[in-house]
Amino acid sequence: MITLEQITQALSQALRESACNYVSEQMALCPQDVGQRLYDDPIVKIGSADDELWEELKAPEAIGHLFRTPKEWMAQAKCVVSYFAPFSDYVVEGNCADAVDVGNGWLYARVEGQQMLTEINHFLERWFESQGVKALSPYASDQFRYVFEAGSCDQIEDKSLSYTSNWSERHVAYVCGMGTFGLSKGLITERGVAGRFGSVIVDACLPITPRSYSDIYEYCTMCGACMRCPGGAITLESGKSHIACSSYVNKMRELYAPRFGCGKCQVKVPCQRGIPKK
Ligand code: B12
Ligand code: SF4
Ligand code: SF4
Repeated sequence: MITLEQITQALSQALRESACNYVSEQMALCPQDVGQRLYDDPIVKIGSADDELWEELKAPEAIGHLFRTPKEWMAQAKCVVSYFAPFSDYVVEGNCADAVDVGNGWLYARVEGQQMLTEINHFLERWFESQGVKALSPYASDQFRYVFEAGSCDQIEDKSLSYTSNWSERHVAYVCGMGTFGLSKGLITERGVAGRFGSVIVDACLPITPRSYSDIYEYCTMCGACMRCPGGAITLESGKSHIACSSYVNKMRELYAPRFGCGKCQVKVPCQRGIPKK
């Protein structure tokens, strides 16, 4: 059986050796940024395709009917491999410097860094295939669908759906034992909230990670530090508003085009780099 360590090692090596994980001269906004690393080594967790939680994610209050379970993506699915790639200190510290201005590193990580994760998902598909295992990354496939405000996606028939997708990486990570949600709605892992997720579905039996929590907000202390949100999107009473966040991030597009980003709820907070102490 392929082990968790083998997957983690292959993924870490791919991230370390990928030229896209370092700021190139072409993308740099200033010379000092050239060569800076975007992601640290990842953590990997594994869930079962038979887990009952997958169906529960279709409930309207969870993700809704757009969500497709692992077996709906791949009939012979046995497991789901989820990974979290934490942002480097360069990315995180750069976004701590100002309450509003977005750090250069965060902008690269949001745009080029997300494109890179699509490549890393394809790398994982190929790596599993070289081990005789069929693998599919829903996010990197042409079947991935997401919608921001209601009606904004032509490919989604139900025009009432908003801020959802057919493969939500945080919910997938939650089922795979990676961590729990926070007040900011970011997923808090043992390496914190500042980073991004990816995943593949495989047709092989792998060692399942036990979930060490039962509540969706278990790791969050509700300290309220993420209410520093410059878009006023987070309150203790109502949680996080996707509409307010989205409209603020859109304003950032005007300032930082062709890039955008914000992420102030993920830095200078107790859950930035680990599970906060209660
Ligand atoms: C749409 C989207 C957005 C939208 C909406 C955000 C959202 N949370 O859905 C907008 C534009 C606002 C956005 C903003 C950002 N995003 Co975004 N976004 C996505 C995207 C494409 C889909 C998200 C999705 O499907 N949401 C589904 C809805 C249903 O999620 P939800 O409302 O938060 O879920 C709640 C309910 O499900 C509820 N719940 C109720 N009952 C139940 C029952 C069960 C069993 C469970 C599990 C949950 C549950 O709990 C959840 C938390 O409250 C994902 C990529 C992907 N494929 O996953 C990235 C993603 C969520 N974004 C990410 C990031 C980093 C950001 C930004 C920081 C980017 C930036 N601007 O710099 C901001 C900050 C967002 C934040 N504070 O959460 C990361 C998250 C990293 C993390 N640590 O959590 C993702 C996963 C991308 C990635 N590849 O890593 N994003
Ligand atoms: S800053 Fe505090 S309230 Fe916000 S998500 Fe992190 S632990 Fe939860
Ligand atoms: S990304 Fe920015 S606007 Fe959105 S919730 Fe976080 S701090 Fe607020």
